[in-house]
Amino acid sequence: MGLKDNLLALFEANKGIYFSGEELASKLNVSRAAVWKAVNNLRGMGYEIDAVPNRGYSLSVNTDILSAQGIKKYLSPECSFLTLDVYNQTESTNSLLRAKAADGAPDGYTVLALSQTAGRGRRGRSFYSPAGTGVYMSILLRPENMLPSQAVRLTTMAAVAACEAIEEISGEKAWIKWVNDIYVDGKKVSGILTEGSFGLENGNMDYVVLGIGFNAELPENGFPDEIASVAGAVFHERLQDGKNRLAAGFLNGFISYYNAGDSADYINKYRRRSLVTGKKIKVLFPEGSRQAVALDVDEECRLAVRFEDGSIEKLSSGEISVRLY
Ligand code: BT5
Repeated sequence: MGLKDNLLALFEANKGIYFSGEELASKLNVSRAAVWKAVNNLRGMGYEIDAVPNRGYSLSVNTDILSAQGIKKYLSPECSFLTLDVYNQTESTNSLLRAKAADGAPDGYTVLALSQTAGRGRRGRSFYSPAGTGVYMSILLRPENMLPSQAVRLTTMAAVAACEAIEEISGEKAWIKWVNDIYVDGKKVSGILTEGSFGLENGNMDYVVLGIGFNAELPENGFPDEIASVAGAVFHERLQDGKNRLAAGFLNGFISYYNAGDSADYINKYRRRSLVTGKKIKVLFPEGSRQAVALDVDEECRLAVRFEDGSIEKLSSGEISVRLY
């Protein structure tokens, strides 16, 4: 880590507290001029750093920019194996991480971005990812002995972890629209995209990239017209450290479910938050749509539905989407 990173770690761990230039120089073992340069670098990145004569420098409590240092303050020890890499901008954190996975990046390597220019949803759909208001993150996992059909469990765990993090930090109730969308107050605030690659020899997952995007706050200019009626934000007002806490809260929950594996009770938690259960839905198959009533989500995260002709089917997430009426 360079001086700027070390200074940010110190500031993030002591937000609102003043340090004199001399103190910072001695703590970081550099000259005062170097401290001053690093302070200016951070300012250039958008960090609000107050400078007061005789008191020194302090990172304003109003600053909430995603960073490894900002997230780590809130991470549980269980997450210590994660390596966090925060980019200012990427096309897609999932795409970037898949390329890194193919190059041998390790289990737990996590990429975040302040914005994405080509954020992706499922089946070629896009995920709007403007700067400054969202959390866009992908985690690389190399599970032992996971079949491709079991990878949907990771989406399920992630959905529950996302809801729990949202509820803990914002106090708002969060719901899951099968299979990968998170809703607050009737609006989609988060989506999950799980991708991966499996080995041809044993058919097990070689790696999985678990991607999640949150609209933490409303974008400055609102959402684009195409999604304005669907999309919403997790927070109604800016919370102190809101984005860093959301990222950490999600990681804490997700990694704890992931480590607990089969014994975790995330399926029941998923069911309790299911937005579609008991509702009339439209099931979108590649060949067309059918009306149905959603009945329940089973242990394998399939959605049981009853079609209008009375037939009951269990749907796997693969090629199907559902719409609420
Ligand atoms: C998703 O797909 O919702 C999965 C989104 C995953 C995004 C994360 S961000 C980090 C990582 N890197 C990536 O490139 N992706 C992942 P799906 O269920 O297919 O929903 C896509 C649909 O949601 C779009 O067609 C829009 O209707 C709507 N949508 C797009 N952007 C949105 C946003 N910011 N908020 C709410 N809805 C949005």
